[in-house]
Amino acid sequence: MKGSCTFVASALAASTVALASSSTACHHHHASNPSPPESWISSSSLSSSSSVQSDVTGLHTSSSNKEKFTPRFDGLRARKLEMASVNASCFLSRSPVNTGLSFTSESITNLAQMGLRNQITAHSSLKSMNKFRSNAKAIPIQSRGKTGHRTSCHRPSSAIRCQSGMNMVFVGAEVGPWSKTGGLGDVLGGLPPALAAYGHRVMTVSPRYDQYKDAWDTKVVIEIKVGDRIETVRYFHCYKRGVDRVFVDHPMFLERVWGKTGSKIYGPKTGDDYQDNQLRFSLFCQAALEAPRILDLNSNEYFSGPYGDNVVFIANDWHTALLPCYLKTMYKSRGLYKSAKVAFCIHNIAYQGRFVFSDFSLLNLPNQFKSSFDFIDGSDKPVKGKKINWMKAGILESDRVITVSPHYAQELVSGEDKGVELDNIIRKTGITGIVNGMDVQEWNPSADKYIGVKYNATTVMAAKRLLKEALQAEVGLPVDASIPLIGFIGRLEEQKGSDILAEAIPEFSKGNVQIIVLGTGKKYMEKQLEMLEIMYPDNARGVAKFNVSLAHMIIAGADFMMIPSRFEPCGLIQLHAMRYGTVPIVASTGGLVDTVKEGYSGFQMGAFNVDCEAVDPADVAAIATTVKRALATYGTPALTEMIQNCMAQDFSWKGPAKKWEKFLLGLEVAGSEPGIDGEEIAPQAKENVATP
Ligand SMILES: *[C@@H]1O[C@H](CO)[C@@H](O)[C@H](O)[C@H]1NC(C)=O
Ligand SMILES: *[C@@H]1O[C@H](CO)[C@@H](O)[C@H](O)[C@H]1NC(C)=O
Ligand SMILES: CC(=O)N[C@H]1CO[C@H](CO)[C@@H](O)[C@@H]1O
Repeated sequence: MKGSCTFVASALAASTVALASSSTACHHHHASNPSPPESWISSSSLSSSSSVQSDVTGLHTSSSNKEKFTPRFDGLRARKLEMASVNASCFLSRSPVNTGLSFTSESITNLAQMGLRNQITAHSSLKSMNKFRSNAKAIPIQSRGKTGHRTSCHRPSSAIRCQSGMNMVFVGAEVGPWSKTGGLGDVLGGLPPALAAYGHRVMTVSPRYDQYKDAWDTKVVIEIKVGDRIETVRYFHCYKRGVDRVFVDHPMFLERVWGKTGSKIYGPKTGDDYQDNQLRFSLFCQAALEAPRILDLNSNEYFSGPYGDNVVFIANDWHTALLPCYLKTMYKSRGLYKSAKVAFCIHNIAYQGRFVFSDFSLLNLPNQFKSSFDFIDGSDKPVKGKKINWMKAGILESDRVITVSPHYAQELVSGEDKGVELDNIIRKTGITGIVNGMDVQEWNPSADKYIGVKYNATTVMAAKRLLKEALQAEVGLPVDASIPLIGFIGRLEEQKGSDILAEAIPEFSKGNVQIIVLGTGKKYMEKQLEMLEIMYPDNARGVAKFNVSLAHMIIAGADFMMIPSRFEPCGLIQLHAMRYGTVPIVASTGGLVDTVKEGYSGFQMGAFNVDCEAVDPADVAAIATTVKRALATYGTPALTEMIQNCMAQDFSWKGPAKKWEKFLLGLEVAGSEPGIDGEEIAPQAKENVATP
């Protein structure tokens, strides 16, 4: 029988996963908590920032004035809004007012009267205002008219640019580097700062899984109905690289996970999901919807007050599928968020959130939503027959659907296999694909702290020989720069094709080539990996460890990077590799098709069989023949040219952010404007570096 993958996950875990009908593919292996993370090699190598500490101290000091100001909160808010609305005219006309001050003199006066002036200069200005909002209820906040104003605007050389744009709110279960298991965390980490650089006001909302050092307690507390309970939720916040990072605090997140990038975000261990994930994410979606209205955020000197009603939400993956639903039932029906829109982003269609149909009652949604959740497949997990499918509802109830590469978008509508039984739904709604960017700061060959020789496109040929020798010595392979070296970095599992690679290695490892495989994952594959070294002592090494520094050394020291994925929504390793002049050899799927050009910046192996029950001999042969093809270029000008082509590309978030902006503008939320030609300024400045 084709494609009915073995379920390594427990039945419970499988319940949130796209489960197999008899015709679907290996997507179904995955529980909703892939581990170890796909992009764990992106370390969050972050130095702790003392300025953050002193910031916090300052705020605590100011809180001693709390009593004094509490009764005046409303007056303060009113004044502030007045100030903002006066100056909105400047924003709308796009004519910068050059006061020479960060704040207009009037606003300075007002705030100075409040004793908050020091906070203004400390760049944390009105954060403390949130302290006055304790015990606000989720619902009674009335529309305050036009909120979320942009204040008058000029451009000091060290700040994010301003006075244009949209209010964007990204909502996701992961946000790098605070929490990350894969591409989802990378996107919420990297894309928002790039959009802020174009002048947009950008917030991310994600759960608070740990006591993040840099996120400050806003003291804003709301109550949310989850299932049949009332839960209290608190918001934490920090402001980094122009982005409001909001963290939703509740024991269902913090007390379960206690970690930054841990594998426990979705369940106690790999393959196991928390039984109450539906309640966890119901709570999360509601908290996220309230954040733009309730949080009085003033960390950016160009924007004041809550984001207000005119926002575009970007919901990410199945965990946020309830957001568009609650937006309709709790807000739009009451005349709130009238113009707000939701874009739903699919990072991996393999995780859909399928549950027992009767669980619909947990979601507190009216019956007319049932049809959006209604789902029938051939699987008997978690039960036979009718189910609810969160992702299906997210797709149908949102205003627009997007995914992480154009080719993946095509695959999603190509049929049941690659669309994992939602292809028909996505064909109805349509879908846009935009390739992800990468973190060009962490992955920069001319400044990489993990490699002994820094290099750029001019010096790459000489540097790579040295780095290869260092790598060979490190893993115990014969040291010889003239031997071509192939790397593989990734989770050891079917999606990544590590099983196919393991079968292909004997086909070419007798020759003049070395291969180093780095990754952790399924136990039998780790064993397989460790056997390599015994079978091919002069040619192969397998390292079944989580090791950031070795990952950097491989990316830099290898000549080729092998990426034999069965499917790959976007993929990141190929981007890292190309930036380091390491030529990728890729399966032709998802973002690998969009980012690697055959014969120009890499080698395409053709699409692999997505059935992960077995290794298709044709795919093993494809790896072997493509490797031979790649090795034939080794030492020739053709390869040198490809290396140059690879390194000449710009993989930063700047380009993708421009496309995202265009996409989001298409939603036509009131007040939306294109950004400006922004440049993200000083992303490595101490106050900008995330220090979770
Ligand atoms: C590479 O670095 C060298 C010196 O480190 C510099 O002279 C050269 O201009 C750089 N090349 C590129 C393409 O940036
Ligand atoms: C990671 O790899 C580097 C280079 O091989 C090595 O020096 C280091 O000890 C490794 N760290 C761990 C935790 O294995
Ligand atoms: C407080 C303040 O500076 N208000 C200014 C806002 O912008 C308008 C129009 O540009 C000015 O006239 C106000 O003085």
